[in-house]
Amino acid sequence: GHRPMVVWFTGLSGAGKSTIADILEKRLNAEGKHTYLLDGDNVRHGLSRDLGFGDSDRQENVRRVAEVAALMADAGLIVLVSFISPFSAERELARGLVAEGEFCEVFVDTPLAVAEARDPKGLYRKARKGELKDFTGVDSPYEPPQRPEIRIDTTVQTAAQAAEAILTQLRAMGV
Ligand code: GGZ
Repeated sequence: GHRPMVVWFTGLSGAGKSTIADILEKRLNAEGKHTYLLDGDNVRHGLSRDLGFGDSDRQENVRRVAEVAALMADAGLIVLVSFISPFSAERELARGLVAEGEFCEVFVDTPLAVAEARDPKGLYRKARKGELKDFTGVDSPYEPPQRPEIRIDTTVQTAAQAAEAILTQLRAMGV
């Protein structure tokens, strides 16, 4: 067995959250640890399909994800959660749903200019042209974490290095 954990990734679109979470999940699985990755791909088409990207819809999306993550941690999983989760209040709510020391907030602190230059899906371009409203960093806010358990700088670390750094942090937390 191992200690359950919610590993909560937060950061802008294009920051690299999913890439790092995918690598981390494979590394944990290779050690025989049971994980589940919650992200927009498996939540926004189902559990949150009634929600868009206005502030209150994002708050509700993240609240639902937080509750599901806590249930999964209760079942003993290491839950990897990868959402922009732009508001501190909902991230702190998520932290409060699990036992002390079982929440690891990972701030993928990629500068807006870098994320926007990557623009893997062309969404920033659309947002700048006004074709996509309420886009985080363009016309929707992002509140950076004040005290994340770990901060990742993707301008100086590869995704694989970032995953290793998180793994080290998780070990220190007893995973
Ligand atoms: C931000 C948006 C938007 C708007 C669609 N703003 O880079 P992606 O494409 O693959 O990931 C982004 C994802 C953000 O959804 P989350 O559920 O993580 O957001 S939140 O935590 O705030 O609820 C992006 C895409 O959806 N996307 N429209 N307007 N990102």
